[in-house]
Amino acid sequence: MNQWTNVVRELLVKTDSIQGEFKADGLRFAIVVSRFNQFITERLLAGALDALGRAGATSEQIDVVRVPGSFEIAIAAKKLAETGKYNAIICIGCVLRGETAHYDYVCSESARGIQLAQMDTGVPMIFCVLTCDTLEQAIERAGSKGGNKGFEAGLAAVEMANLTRMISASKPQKKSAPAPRRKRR
Ligand code: INI
Repeated sequence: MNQWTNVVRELLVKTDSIQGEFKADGLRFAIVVSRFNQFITERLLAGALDALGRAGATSEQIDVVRVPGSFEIAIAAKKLAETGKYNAIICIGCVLRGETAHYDYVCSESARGIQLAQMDTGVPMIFCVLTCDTLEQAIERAGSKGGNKGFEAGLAAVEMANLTRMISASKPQKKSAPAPRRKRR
């Protein structure tokens, strides 16, 4: 073991990092699900619900909202965040590459819209929009070889909901007195 590894180890022990727990007590979640490529998005939804349930969330703590396609996820997520009811919002969609540039617009605008929505509202939005070249790739990520990205999104939602709640509840630091000015000579 080299010296650097020791330094990292010591820091890891010493540093009290702030992290969100995987407990859903007292939290509320919304899940926005795109109907486009429903075969995939319903599996992602099942994964997200499984993760929330394992973190202790009940059906009363979760609202599921459906939209036509991934392009419409951001507006619905933003409106939901503005109600002030939710601690985190999971955004589920699946965009599959086609023959035209439509795919690129839907991918980039849904990602941009969701990011803008979370930055504007301060409510964490979990990006669970698959962007795949083929249906096979999407199937792999919706509950087969590549796991279920919806499940990962559910865990991320619980963690981020707790983390943002902790940060918001922490007291602001007192401003330190300004440094004394030096006399000019
Ligand atoms: N929406 C998707 O969620 N996935 C796609 O693969 C997709 N493709 O390929 O067209 C898609 N298009 C619809 C889009 O999201 C909007 O619903 C539509 O353009 C109406 O605004």
